[in-house]
Amino acid sequence: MKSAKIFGIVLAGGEGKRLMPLTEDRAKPAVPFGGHYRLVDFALSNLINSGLTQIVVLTQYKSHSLDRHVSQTWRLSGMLNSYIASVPAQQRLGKRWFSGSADAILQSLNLIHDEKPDIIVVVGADHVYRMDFSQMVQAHIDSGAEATVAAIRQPIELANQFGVIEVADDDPTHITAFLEKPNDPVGLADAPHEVLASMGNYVFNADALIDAVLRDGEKTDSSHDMGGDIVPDFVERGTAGVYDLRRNDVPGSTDRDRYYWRDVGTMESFFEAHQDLISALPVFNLYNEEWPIFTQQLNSPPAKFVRDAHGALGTTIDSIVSLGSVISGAHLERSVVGPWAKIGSGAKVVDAILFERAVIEENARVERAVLDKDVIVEAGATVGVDHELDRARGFVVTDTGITVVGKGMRVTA
Ligand code: ADQ
Repeated sequence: MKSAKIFGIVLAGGEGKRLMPLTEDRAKPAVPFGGHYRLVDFALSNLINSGLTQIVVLTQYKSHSLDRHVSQTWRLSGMLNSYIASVPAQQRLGKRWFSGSADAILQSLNLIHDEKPDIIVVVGADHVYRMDFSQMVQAHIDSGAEATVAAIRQPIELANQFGVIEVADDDPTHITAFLEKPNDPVGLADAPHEVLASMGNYVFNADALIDAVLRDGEKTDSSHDMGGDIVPDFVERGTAGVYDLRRNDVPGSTDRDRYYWRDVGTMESFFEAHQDLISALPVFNLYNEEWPIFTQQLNSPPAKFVRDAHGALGTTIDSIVSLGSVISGAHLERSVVGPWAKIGSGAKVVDAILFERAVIEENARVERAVLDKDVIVEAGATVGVDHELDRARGFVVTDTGITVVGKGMRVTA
């Protein structure tokens, strides 16, 4: 039997308002994560490691930096018509942008028609996780469903952030109801404080997906959203299945990170997901060589840790530091440092996430903060120490006290 031809679609047009100011200038999937990665690298690595070789990344909002990252980093050889193509909204159906994720697919049907796949894998671009989609595709084919939704159990209080799935009593793989971001969710029979949440990843029979987005495109009362409109349409037709992440066995996973999945949609979850990377026994293991997370390999020198000019020692612990960075005589703890950072003598950086080219000068202090690219903290200045001062200087301070400094800002003492 000929094996199924699979096409991958990465939905990467989301605005990511809750990650402002990090999304002021870039699409959410292009937000740096874990030092030298971008969020989209996790979805793309999963697809590539799962054996997909024809993938399009649908972009829209402030797509320049995302587009540059995808086209510079994610180059397949071109052999056997393999590619990862970043495709901006092209206004093929009139002079309008995508009005939702389903509309993004409707406006990109030409890409599907070009390849004539049997199966289409549709994934979001802003989650940190590992997943073998080849196992999900096989389960989809075996089940006979037209649409299969990947799902993971989540605490019931988070239900209003997710599509919540209800399954048949006698068949836990058959979806009987799908409620997008419900306010009054019902807990699971075997775990009343949990719901089964959609991960925003789907497998479709190609012809069924094409029909569904065409039908949806004709509706005037639709929000043209994959979770809000397309999945419920399949559920109504009785042809939607669910694939629990617990059925997925990614090579090289540890007991701690086998079912790890983080929606990093808010500053808090973005911050916590970084903390998950850096403990001695990390909750999410970046060092799994059997399922690598790929990204752009910078042509940069190694990170360097040295005494300061007067011979004073520094300390770095529970942190990851990217290429090109120089840490001299500073104290760095529970932090994630992007490429080409400079942290100077006597500086103290604790619980911080520093993007590319951060400069922390002598005796400056940065605590519980996220610093976007090219931020300079001048000698003796602080970030995250006095929240009133942070707010007065125009920085975002979240409810849980994370200070976020926008791109290119100079923090004075
Ligand atoms: P949300 O993440 O809230 O919920 P959405 O904002 O549509 O849904 O984002 C889903 C993906 O589509 C993201 O990767 C985003 O970048 C992308 N996207 C959004 N609008 C787009 C557009 N116009 N063009 C192209 N891409 C676009 C979804 C599901 C829920 C599920 C959660 C899991 O709707 O059911 O539980 O994801 O996080």
